[in-house]
Amino acid sequence: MAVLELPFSNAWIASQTASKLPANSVLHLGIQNSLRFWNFYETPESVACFSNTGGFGIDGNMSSAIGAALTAPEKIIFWVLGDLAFFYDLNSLGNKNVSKNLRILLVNNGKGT
Ligand SMILES: Cc1ncc(C[n+]2csc(CCOP(=O)(O)OP(=O)(O)O)c2C)c(N)n1
Ligand SMILES: [Mg+2]
Repeated sequence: MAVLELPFSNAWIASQTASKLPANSVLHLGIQNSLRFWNFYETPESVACFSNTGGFGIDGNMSSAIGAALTAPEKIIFWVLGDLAFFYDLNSLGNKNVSKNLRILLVNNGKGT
């Protein structure tokens, strides 16, 4: 059955947001829904896109985000990740060196899919 209109979901957020990311920003995607659905939509050409799939884990995503933001203070870093990936690495946000150029887009679907 075809889905004619996307429900509010990671897929819908990607469809509405990917093309609107600011020029020269950086997009990092968490695994599962984030990587899967954002892959369907085009970002502006100057936006660099990454996904840390080493081990395909959910346990180091926030730490990677914080590190990526620290290494590129002149860029805005968008980090899209699911609730489980976020909560698995939540304590990393207690680091006093979290920089102001990091934008976290936490997509809470209430489960790990
Ligand atoms: C350390 C670790 N434990 C378990 C898994 C198995 N796993 C892969 S994706 C996933 C759920 C991801 O859920 P979430 O981050 O909320 O993303 P979404 O629901 O959007 O897919 C799990 C448990 C894993 N990859 N790494
Ligand atoms: Mg989830």
